[in-house]
Amino acid sequence: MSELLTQLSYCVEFGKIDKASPYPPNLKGQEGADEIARRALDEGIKPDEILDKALIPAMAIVGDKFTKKIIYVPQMLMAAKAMSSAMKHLKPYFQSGETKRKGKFIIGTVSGDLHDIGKNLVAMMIEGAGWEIIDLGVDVNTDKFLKAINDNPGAVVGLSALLTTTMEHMKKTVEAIKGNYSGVTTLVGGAPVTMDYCLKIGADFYSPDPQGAVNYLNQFALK
Ligand code: B1M
Repeated sequence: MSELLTQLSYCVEFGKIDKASPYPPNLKGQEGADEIARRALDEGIKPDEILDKALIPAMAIVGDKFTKKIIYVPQMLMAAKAMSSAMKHLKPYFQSGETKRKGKFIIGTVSGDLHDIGKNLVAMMIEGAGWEIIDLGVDVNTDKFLKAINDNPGAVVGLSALLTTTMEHMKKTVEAIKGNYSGVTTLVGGAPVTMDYCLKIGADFYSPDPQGAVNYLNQFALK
């Protein structure tokens, strides 16, 4: 693998966003994911190679470390920010269709629920795994989920809930999705959600963390 991709992968894994970023201390003053991704493109490395060989593997390591409690939310957020700073250079290629994504993933925090830190982490990790994200935000009602599914055929849908009181809305939304679009795959998560609850409401999968969501989604990746 090219030296640039190795450096980029390291920056993402350890959350080095750009040259100005003081974090992590051992890389202070050095280029970060932002500058290195730009340089890789300028040197003719293809966007999908940057994604597949540097960004996705780095985020997979980050997800795995988070699951194993080797790192925590702050380190994961820094890694996701570094990944985003590289992704901004790649996005024009994806948007033009020159480079393909693995598929679309619609995500939102369910109606009545304003918690978005976990939902955003899941979205960033899934984006880092090569998916296009349609983030509906927080307090997303059933109609908004249904409209997004209608507008994005073939997308997988993720629902997040952090309150025991809003889990009921997760149930209503999953039932409406299954009633209107029986082929759509639904993935649920959030602190009070469990696999038992997932099965009870008829959702397809529950993941307690972002990496589990990535692993599950990857089986639906477009070739
Ligand atoms: Co809220 N809050 N909060 N709160 N808040 C909790 C959730 C709570 C457990 C605190 C407590 O009482 N101990 C409690 C819920 C109790 C319950 O229902 N059983 C609670 C409450 C009661 C409330 C209010 C009702 C408080 C009030 O106003 N009286 C209120 C409700 C507002 C509303 O939503 N309508 C409220 C408000 C808020 C803030 C706005 C102040 C703020 C949210 C800020 C924001 O998100 N932008 C907030 C916060 C920060 C929390 C705590 C402290 C932290 C939540 C968090 O971000 N965790 C939380 C207590 C706690 O957890 N210690 C609490 C970090 C995040 C990375 O984890 O979101 O679990 P988490 O996401 C994880 C996994 O769950 C998973 O991956 C993530 C990474 O591992 N995951 C998915 C999440 N979504 C997924 C989706 C997937 C797959 C995995 O697939 C689609």
